[in-house]
Amino acid sequence: MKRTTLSRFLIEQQRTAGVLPGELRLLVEIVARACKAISHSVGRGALGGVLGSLDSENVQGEVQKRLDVIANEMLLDANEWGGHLAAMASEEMETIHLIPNRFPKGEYLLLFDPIDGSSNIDVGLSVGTIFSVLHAPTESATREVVEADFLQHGHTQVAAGYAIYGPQTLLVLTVGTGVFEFTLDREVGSWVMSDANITMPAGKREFAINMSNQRHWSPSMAAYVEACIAGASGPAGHDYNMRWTGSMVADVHRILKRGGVFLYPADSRTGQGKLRLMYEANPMAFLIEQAGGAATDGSERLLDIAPDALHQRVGVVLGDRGEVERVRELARMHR
Ligand code: AHM
Ligand code: MG
Repeated sequence: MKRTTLSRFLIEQQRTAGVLPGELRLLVEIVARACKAISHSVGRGALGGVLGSLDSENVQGEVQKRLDVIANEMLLDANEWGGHLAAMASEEMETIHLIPNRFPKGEYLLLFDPIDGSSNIDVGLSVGTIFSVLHAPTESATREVVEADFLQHGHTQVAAGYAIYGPQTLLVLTVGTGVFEFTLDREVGSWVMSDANITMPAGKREFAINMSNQRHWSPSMAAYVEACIAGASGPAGHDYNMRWTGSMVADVHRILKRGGVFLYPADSRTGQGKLRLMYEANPMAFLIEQAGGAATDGSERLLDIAPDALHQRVGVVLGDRGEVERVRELARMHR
C-alpha cells in the first residue's frame, strides 16, 4: 500500500495544486504535531495524571478539565514560535493570544477548541481538537492584532480540521480542496492518509441530537425531530436512527463518513445554541460543505454569518443536504 503522509500531501498541495502557501503548510504541520502530543496525553489518561477538573472556569463559565488546560497550552506553545501566525484564539481563553515580540509575526490567525467533548474525558470516550485558520487582515501587519480581526465570515477560512482521539487518532483536514483523513501511525509518529476526497454519503436517515433539550426548541425544530421519530408512518416517510456521543468531533465524524445530520439547535432560553461559531461551528461547516453536505444555524448558511463576538454561540444543523434543506424549509413555514 502506498503511504501518503500528511507532509507529502501538504507539499503536493503546495507544489502541484498550487493552492497552499508555504506558511500555511507549516502552520497545518505544526497544529498536527500539537495534536499528536495531545493524543499522547489523552491516551495516558489516569496514568498521566491528566484526568479530572480544576477549580478554574473558562470565559463561558464552564469548569475547566485538566486536559482542557493542558491541550490549550500545548497548542499555544507549538504555534507561538513558527513565524506563521499573527495571533491565536481559543475556547479556553477569554481574549486573543498575541505572538510574543521575541518571535516573528506571520499572516495567519488560528482559532481552536483544544478539547471538544470535555464531558467524555474522564470516562475514556472520544474527544477531539477543532481548529480554524483565517488570514489576518492586511492592515494588522503594521499594528497589534485585535479581537475584531478574528470576526470574519466562515467562508473566509483558509483551512479547518479536527483531530479525534478515539480508537485511533485521526486528523481530518480541508485546505479548500476537499476533505482528507489521516491516521496517526503511533510507531513511526507520522500521519498517514487513510481517506481522500471524502464525500458524505447522501440520503442516509440518521440524526444526532441531545433530545433532553426538546422543550427549548423552536416549533419548526421540534416538528423536524418529531417527523424523524415518527419514521415511515409520519411526514418524513422514512425510518430514522439516532446517535449521540456528546462529543461534536465524534458525532460529526460519524456523519461525515456515514451520512446523516448533526443538530445542536438554538435554545428558546437564550435564543442561541450551545456551540461556538468561530472555533466549532465554522470549521465543521467548512469541512461538511467540502464533503458535499450543508450547514446552517437553522435558517442562514453558517459560513455566511457575520460574527459579532469571539465566543458567540450559534444553532448548528449540518450534514446531509436534503435533511438540512428540510430543516430550513420547516423554519420558513413556521415563520
Ligand atoms: P465543549 O467544547 O465544552 O466540550 O462543549 C461542546 C460539546 C460538543 O462536543 C457536543 O456536541 C456538545 O457539547 C454536547 O452537549 P450536551 O452536553 O448537551 O450533550
Ligand atoms: Mg467544544
